[in-house]
Amino acid sequence: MPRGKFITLEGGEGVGKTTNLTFIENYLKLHNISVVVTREPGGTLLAEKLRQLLLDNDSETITEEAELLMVFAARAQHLKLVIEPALSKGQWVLCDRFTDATFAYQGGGRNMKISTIEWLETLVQGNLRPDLTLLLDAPIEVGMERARSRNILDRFESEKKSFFEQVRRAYLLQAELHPDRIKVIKTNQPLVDVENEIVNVIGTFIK
Ligand code: Z5A
Repeated sequence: MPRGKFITLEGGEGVGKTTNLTFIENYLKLHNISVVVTREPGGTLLAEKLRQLLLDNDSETITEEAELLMVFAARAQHLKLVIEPALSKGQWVLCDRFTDATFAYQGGGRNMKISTIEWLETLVQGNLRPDLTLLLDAPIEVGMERARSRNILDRFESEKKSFFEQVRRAYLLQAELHPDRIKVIKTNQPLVDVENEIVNVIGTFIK
């Protein structure tokens, strides 16, 4: 049984990750690909608890170091319990956010050292990296307006505009550094056009 493929979906808040995740899942199933859909932080009992703690706005101040370690603690569980077993069985994994989010939020947003993040990435993941990453990108005003029209703001969504500018810049830098793996899709266009671009990228990848 050939190993499955690992696809991740990335982008700032409100760019349309959740919306397009379902579209991609359906597209893969249409091509008879068995796919596990999951998210980060999260995907296991412990990792979902860590997610709650990370997003909770009422908790004590979480230090940048604690935040970074919680993200990677959740990832370690997720990899061992969900992602690795699925890939080994030949299933594909479609994940809403992964380590590019750490480079963007903790590296770009919180200004944490990239070398520290890279060290943790190797510790937790070894050589495992996504096979394909779709980076959904829109001007931050678009994403913020879409996200904020929905609900109460979580700990990340309550950050200042400059934080999201830094996150977006760091994501785009990741795409420049890894052009073969990360494909940027602009989402400040009608959903049908976004879906067409996604079909082009995933269709080529499947072939
Ligand atoms: N985090 C971190 O710091 N470090 C890490 O390593 C990881 C994560 C892995 C939780 O993520 C937080 O964890 C995240 C970073 C941190 N914080 N933030 N911000 P999350 O994935 O749950 O958070 P999110 O980005 O806030 O997700 P979201 O708000 O659900 O956004 P989305 O999934 O990208 O958007 P959506 O729900 O699909 O779409 C938003 C609305 O826009 C919705 O009403 C859609 O119908 C609409 N939409 C979508 N596309 C379009 C188009 N093309 N046109 C018009 N309207 C559209």
